Amino acid sequence: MKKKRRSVGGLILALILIAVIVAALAIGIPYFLNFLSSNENSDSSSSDSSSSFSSSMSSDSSSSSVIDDSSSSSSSSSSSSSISSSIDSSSSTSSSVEQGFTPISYYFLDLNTYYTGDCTYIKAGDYDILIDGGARKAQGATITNFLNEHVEDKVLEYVIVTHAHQDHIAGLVGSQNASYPSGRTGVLYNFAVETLIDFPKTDATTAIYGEYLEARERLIEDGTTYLTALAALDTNNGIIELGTGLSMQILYNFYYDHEPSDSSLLDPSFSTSGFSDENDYSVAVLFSQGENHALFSGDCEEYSEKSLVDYNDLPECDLFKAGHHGSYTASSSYLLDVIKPETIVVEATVGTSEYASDANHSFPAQEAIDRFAKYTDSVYVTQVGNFDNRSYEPLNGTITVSYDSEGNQSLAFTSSSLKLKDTEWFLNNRTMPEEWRGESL
Ligand SMILES: [Ca+2]
Repeated sequence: MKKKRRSVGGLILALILIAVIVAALAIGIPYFLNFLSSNENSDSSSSDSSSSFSSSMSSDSSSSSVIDDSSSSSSSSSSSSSISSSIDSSSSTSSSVEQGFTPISYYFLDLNTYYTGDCTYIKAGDYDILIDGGARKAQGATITNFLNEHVEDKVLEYVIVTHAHQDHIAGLVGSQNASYPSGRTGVLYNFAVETLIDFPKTDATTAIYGEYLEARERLIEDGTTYLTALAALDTNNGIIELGTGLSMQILYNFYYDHEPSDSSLLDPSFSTSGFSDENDYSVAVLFSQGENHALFSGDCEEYSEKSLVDYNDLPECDLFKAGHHGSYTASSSYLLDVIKPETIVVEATVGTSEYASDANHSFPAQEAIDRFAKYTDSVYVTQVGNFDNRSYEPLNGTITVSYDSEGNQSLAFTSSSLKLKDTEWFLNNRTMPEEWRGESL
């Protein structure tokens, strides 16, 4: 009996439940559908706003942030529409980026002067990066005018200053010139800088170094993030992601935090000081696009070059900016034997007596050339000149080394495309290394 009553009660309950469900469906489905669609809308608008938030944070509508957005929001069902819309709304480079590496171009600037100086502008995806700004204040205009044509958003995401010598910093400060909005021609007065990374150590007391400090202070007050190379190493081992398969790494140099008098710790044969303490303090940077690596070692000389090898896991480098403008004191075999460069760019006005009374030691020195020749004959130089009569002309001019989304290298020159070994200056002033005489390279 008990059992039967329970089953009758159960049947009644089941009928009531079915009736409730049917009624709920009849009333609820349109409401439920409406709820679903409004929820979808709010989802997509929230992910839209997050992508615009991240792109405004990076100050670039960079393709890398588009890719980051897609990977970070891929767990959300509405992410696919926000990815495609953000890709649609960005430039065509995004689709090529998606298929391979983010492209990178290195511009070694012809500084339009008989003075030797360093200045490399790097376009890495949508990041604008400048390493150094030589050679004298007058080159502030040359560099700023160049950057005005290349930095579309007027923001340099990174400025890296290798050391305190004027041929690396004077153009960052520039000259007084009323035709520039800031009243000065220098790069640091004409562009916003997101992050400035410079040398942890210097003995400089020069006027131009003081002016650089003023310009740096002004940027910091305007919101620029300032890091020494040593501080930059604290985050992600100095590695800064720039795009798909593309990064920049601040390298460790023993002289960031050691005195020249500590040199014997680096190598027992090293004396208390190398060729130039200030040069040895240089910030070194490695760029990597897949397996294509590019090394910038500022004016690091033999001692600090040894520390770059000993303290970092340096890869073979497709591209090397010749150490210290091609000086005989840099680009040591100890470094070259590890990086085995395939393309070498010398940023210098070659052949001048500015830094060398011995013509064989003018940039690039015979000794450096002989060491380069073991690895490559693809050596290019920005300018050629005569310091005594204050004359100069482009040699290769501004040299652009680019890597596309598949990692293929291409070279471009604003002047001659001759390799150093085929130039008139070389044939008249240097001895052809044995390796460059045959057809072996
Ligand atoms: Ca920029």
